[in-house]
Amino acid sequence: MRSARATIVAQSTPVGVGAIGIVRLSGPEAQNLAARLVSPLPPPGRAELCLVRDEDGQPIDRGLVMVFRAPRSYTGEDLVEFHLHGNPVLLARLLDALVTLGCRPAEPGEFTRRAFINGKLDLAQAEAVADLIEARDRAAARAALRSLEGDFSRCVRDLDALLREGRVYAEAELDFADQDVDDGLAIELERILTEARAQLEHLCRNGRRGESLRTEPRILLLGRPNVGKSSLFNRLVGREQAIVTPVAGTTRDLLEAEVLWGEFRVCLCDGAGLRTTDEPIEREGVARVWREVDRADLLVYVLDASVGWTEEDREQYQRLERTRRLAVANKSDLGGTIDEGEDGPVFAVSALRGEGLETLVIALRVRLARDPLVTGEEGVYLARRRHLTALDEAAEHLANASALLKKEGKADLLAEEIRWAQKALGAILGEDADHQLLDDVFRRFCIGK
Ligand SMILES: Nc1nc2c(ncn2[C@@H]2O[C@H](COP(=O)(O)OP(=O)(O)OP(=O)(O)O)[C@@H](O)[C@H]2O)c(=O)[nH]1
Ligand SMILES: [Mg+2]
Repeated sequence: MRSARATIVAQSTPVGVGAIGIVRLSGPEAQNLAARLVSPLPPPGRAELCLVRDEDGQPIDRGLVMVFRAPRSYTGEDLVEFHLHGNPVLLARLLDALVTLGCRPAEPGEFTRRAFINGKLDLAQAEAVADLIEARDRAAARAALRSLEGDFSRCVRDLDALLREGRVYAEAELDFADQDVDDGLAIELERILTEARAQLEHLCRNGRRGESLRTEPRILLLGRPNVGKSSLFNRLVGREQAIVTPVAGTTRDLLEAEVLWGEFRVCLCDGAGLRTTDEPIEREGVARVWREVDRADLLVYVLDASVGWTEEDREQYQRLERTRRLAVANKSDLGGTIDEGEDGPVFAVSALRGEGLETLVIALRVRLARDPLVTGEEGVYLARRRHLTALDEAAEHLANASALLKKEGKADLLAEEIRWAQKALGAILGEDADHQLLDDVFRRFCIGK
C-alpha cells in the first residue's frame, strides 16, 4: 500500500465503449489538479457541463464535472468526478493528463479504503460495497445493501454496548468484592450475559445462512435411470448439453448449468440414474448424486409417467427431505395417469415435446421464493468467513464468562473475557485493523471503487 496522502485517479466505469465513462480523482490535490484541466471548475456539489482539456490545453471532451469537498465525499477527501463520453481513447487521455500533472493511478479498492480510513464506512460496510457490486442476484444484492446501510454493523455495535455494560458490572463487583453487596450485581451481570449470548447466536445463525447467498441455489434432477432426467435438463438449459440415449445408465458425471429464471440465477444439476449396480463407474456416479442431494436447495424427483410410481421410486423419494423435494412425471406424451405423490400433485411434463415445462419452472420459482435461505430474508446478511470466525471467538469468550460467573472471586477474569469478546466484535468493524487485513479485504475490489 503506497502513500495514503497521494492524490489518486482511476476510471470507475468498465473498460470499453459505453454511453458515459467516469474518471474519479481523490486526495488533497484533487481540486488543484482538476482546475488545471477545467476552467473554471464548478462550485462544490454542482454538476456542470465543462470543456475538459489535457495538460497542454488541447480539448479532450465536453462532459459533466462535479467537485466534492472533504469530508462530504465518498472517500472523505476532496474528490472530483469527470463524466465524459464513454470512449476509451478519451478516458485514457484524461487519465494520462492527470498522471502527468502528478497524481498516481489508484490501486484496487483504494477509494473505498480511504472511505474506511476516513471513517465514512466501517470495515463490514466497506466489504458490503464489494458484495453489492458482485451480487449475483436480487437476494444477494438485497442482503449486501442491508449490510452497506449498516444493519449488520448496528447489531454488532448494540452487542458491544451491552457487553460494555456487562463489564461495568463485573468491574464494580471487583471493587466491592469484600463488601457483600454483589448479589444484585451478579444477577444483573447474568442477565446481560444471557442476553448477549442469545444475540450473538442469532447473528451467527443468520450469518451462516447468509453464506449460501454467495452462491446460486442448486436444483438437482434425480430419479431412476432412463426416466428422462437428461432430456429434461437439456430442455430447461436450452441446449443439448447432456448426452441422451435409450440406454439406461447413460449419464455418469454430475452435469451443471446456470440458468436465469426471472430474479433467480440457479444452478441446475443432472446426474446418474439411481440404481444399485456393480459397474464401478456408474456406482461412483450414483454416489455423487447422493452427495449432491445433501447440498442442493431443491430436489426434482423425475418419474416415468408411462410407468408410474415404482416401489424403488417411493423408497428413494421418501429418503428426500420433505421441504426440498418435488415430483415430476416425464414422458407424459406416452399417456398413463400418475397418482398424486405424498406431497400432492405431480407435475406432468414431456421433455420430448417440450410440454408442461413452463408450469414446472413457475413451480420451482415459487418454491425458491418461499425459501428464506434463497431470498435473503430480513436479518440474513452476507457474512464473510472472517465475520463468522470473529463471532465464534466472541461466543467462546462469553461462554467462558458465564462459566466464571458461577465461581467466586473470579470477577477480574470475567471482565477480561468480556473484553476479549468485545475485541473480537471490534475486529468485524475494522477496529485496530492492521495493513495485512486491509490489504486482504481491498485487494479483491475492482479498480476505481
Ligand atoms: N416419449 C418420451 N421419451 C422421452 C422423454 N424424455 C426422454 N425420453 C427418452 O427416454 C430415453 C432416456 O432419456 P434420458 O434423458 O437419457 O434419460 P435419463 O434419465 O437421463 O437416463 P440416465 O442418464 O440413463 O439415467 C431417451 O431415449 C429419450 O429420448 C419424453 O418426454 N417422452
Ligand atoms: Mg441422463
